[in-house]
Amino acid sequence: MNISTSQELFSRAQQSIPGGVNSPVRAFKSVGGTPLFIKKAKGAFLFDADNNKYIDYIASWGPMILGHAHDEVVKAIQEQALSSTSYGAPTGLEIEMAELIISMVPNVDMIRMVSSGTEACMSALRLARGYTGKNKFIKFEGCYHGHADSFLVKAGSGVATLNIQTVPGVTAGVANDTLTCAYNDLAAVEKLVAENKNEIAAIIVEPVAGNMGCILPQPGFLEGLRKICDEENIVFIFDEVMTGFRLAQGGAQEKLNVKADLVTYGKVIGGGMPVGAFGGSKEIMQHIAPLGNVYQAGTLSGNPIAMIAGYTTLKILKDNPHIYKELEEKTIYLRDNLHRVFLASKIPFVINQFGSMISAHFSNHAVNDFASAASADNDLFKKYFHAMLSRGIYLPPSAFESWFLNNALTQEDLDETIQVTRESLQEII
Ligand code: KE4
Repeated sequence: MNISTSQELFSRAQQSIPGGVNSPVRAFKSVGGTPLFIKKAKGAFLFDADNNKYIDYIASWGPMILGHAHDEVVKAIQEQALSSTSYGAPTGLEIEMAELIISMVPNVDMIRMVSSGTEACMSALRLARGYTGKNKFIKFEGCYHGHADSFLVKAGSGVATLNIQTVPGVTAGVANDTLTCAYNDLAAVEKLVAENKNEIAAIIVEPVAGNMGCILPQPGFLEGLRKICDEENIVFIFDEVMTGFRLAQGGAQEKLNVKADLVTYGKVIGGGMPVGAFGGSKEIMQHIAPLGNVYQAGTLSGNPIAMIAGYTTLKILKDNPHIYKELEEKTIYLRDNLHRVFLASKIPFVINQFGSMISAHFSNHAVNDFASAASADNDLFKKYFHAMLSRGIYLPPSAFESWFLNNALTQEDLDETIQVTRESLQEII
């Protein structure tokens, strides 16, 4: 494939933007090569600056669940933009959005809009600390909750991809309140709680992890965390920035039948526009300013363009629940056929899948936490990534990321992906 324009743009971008990108995971650092500069996208397809066409399995890292440039979403944005792009004052749109979300997620009584998943998680943690009067919290190695200082301890996604052990600028004072243990290790959580009695404000978890590849909670893990939080007056936070409105209308809470005290959202909730949110019971949410004293704010929170994009996306998902079934069936079809192709190649592999999240790991053991994801043959993943990309299949450029399906993918696209995987494995072995 000719990617000369992307190469030129990348060289130019590096003069004015750190690393040439506005988010590290886009830089292809862990897989090598030149990041493709995308010019446009429609449905399941991305088109790069050299007009090469790709089947998209990133979906903007989750948001584009309906496919790119969905007609209704685009129309709604175009119309709203004619009424200006921001007011800095409340709008009826924000009420519509809040009421729609509350109708889709039963245990969320109140919700606050922000502009990113990072803001949502940062605010939820501050709220948990303000509500309980305690400072420490537990996160899991390999989980990523955005780039707020407290979360950049043993984080997944780009932090793992770049293998950054200690992020400069995160002070010991902040990191000391961040307790970590392995995902799926309930005994380790019980030990941490016992060692920090009455000091832990929150446990935050990706209910289905997507930032070390797709990793599923083992049976009893989330239920065990719920029990610990109930017994120890700890706020249980589900980080559903990835899973929210992707796995089901009610997200992982609905699919896994475990209820959190606070839930954070991002990605799908904005339909590709910058939106995050955090919500929960009125008992907790009433502590958020201006109702309470836990301060949290944002100039563009609830921005009308972002709201109409998110509202239109969520409304389509709510009114067409079959979309979730279709997405899961497509992902299972992809999983089963990739399994067949990988098996035939005789390369050790593991495929993890939940709903429309999936990841492939070149490993001869189960991948159920960060250590097992990190010990897979990620050099082979790099080769697989580029072999697929050169044949028009755009996977996330890191072994520490989930793939995301969008509902514009057709059977033909899935079969193409499976055939290209067969050819790619023949090339890299
Ligand atoms: P943002 O601040 O990037 O909107 O959301 C942070 C975040 C919080 N929680 C979870 C579970 C997340 O997955 C994310 C962001 N995910 C990464 C991809 N793994 C975003 C891509 C990027 O960093 O560019």
